[in-house]
Amino acid sequence: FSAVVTMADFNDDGMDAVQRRLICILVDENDRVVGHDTKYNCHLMEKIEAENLLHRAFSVFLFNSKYELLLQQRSKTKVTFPLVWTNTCCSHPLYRDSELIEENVLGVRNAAQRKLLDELGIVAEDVPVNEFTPLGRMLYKAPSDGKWGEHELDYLLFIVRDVKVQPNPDEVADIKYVSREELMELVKKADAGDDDEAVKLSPWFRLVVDNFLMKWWDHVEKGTLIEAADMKTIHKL
Ligand code: DMA
Ligand code: MN
Repeated sequence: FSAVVTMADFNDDGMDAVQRRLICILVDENDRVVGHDTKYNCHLMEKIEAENLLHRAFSVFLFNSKYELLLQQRSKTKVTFPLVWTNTCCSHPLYRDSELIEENVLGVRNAAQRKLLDELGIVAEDVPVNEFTPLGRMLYKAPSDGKWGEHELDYLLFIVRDVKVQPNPDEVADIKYVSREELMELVKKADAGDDDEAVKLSPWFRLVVDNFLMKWWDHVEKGTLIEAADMKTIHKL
């Protein structure tokens, strides 16, 4: 019979069977669910372009009680954007009941809690789903290398908590907390860098830094995050 699985399927650089088992949520530009596809397909630039595949994602920004932001450097084995510095944690809500709940952004909150444990060893009790404040949604496209990339509708979730962190080396190469000033230094370094040793920032983190972060950081410090939330607009960046 003709179901052919070639060695090429197994030998994709850095890709493992897990990427094909995970099922992402496909949405239209208004964030309405239109279907599902594998994580593998959703990140193939060729598919994204040919089928205009857009999937739902989230980005967590976790601050400690000194209002420093926790950053992570992605591990060198990540399929997309290895070794770049980025916000606390990113991933995708999966096509499963608990992560499809749209009321109160609960599905995305559940996914965020799941991945904070998976990537950073932060236990659920340290990040209760009700403590996440969804501040907005942005739509962006970003190629990683020739083959892989992102085209996402990304929920931006903020949380202020002191937590115990135990990074998972498969996911995370390094972590650090930064003040605003330290983040600005990092951005300057990334802008100046041109060799392979240079600091690199993820494209989605850079979009948040350039468009929203400093204004929202004021709200983190004042404890008024809820006032900054706008879950009606989808920012096309
Ligand atoms: C994908 O993150 C989500 C965004 C917002 C870029 P990721 O590549 O870290 O996903 P995962 O950890 O599931 O591989
Ligand atoms: Mn993605």
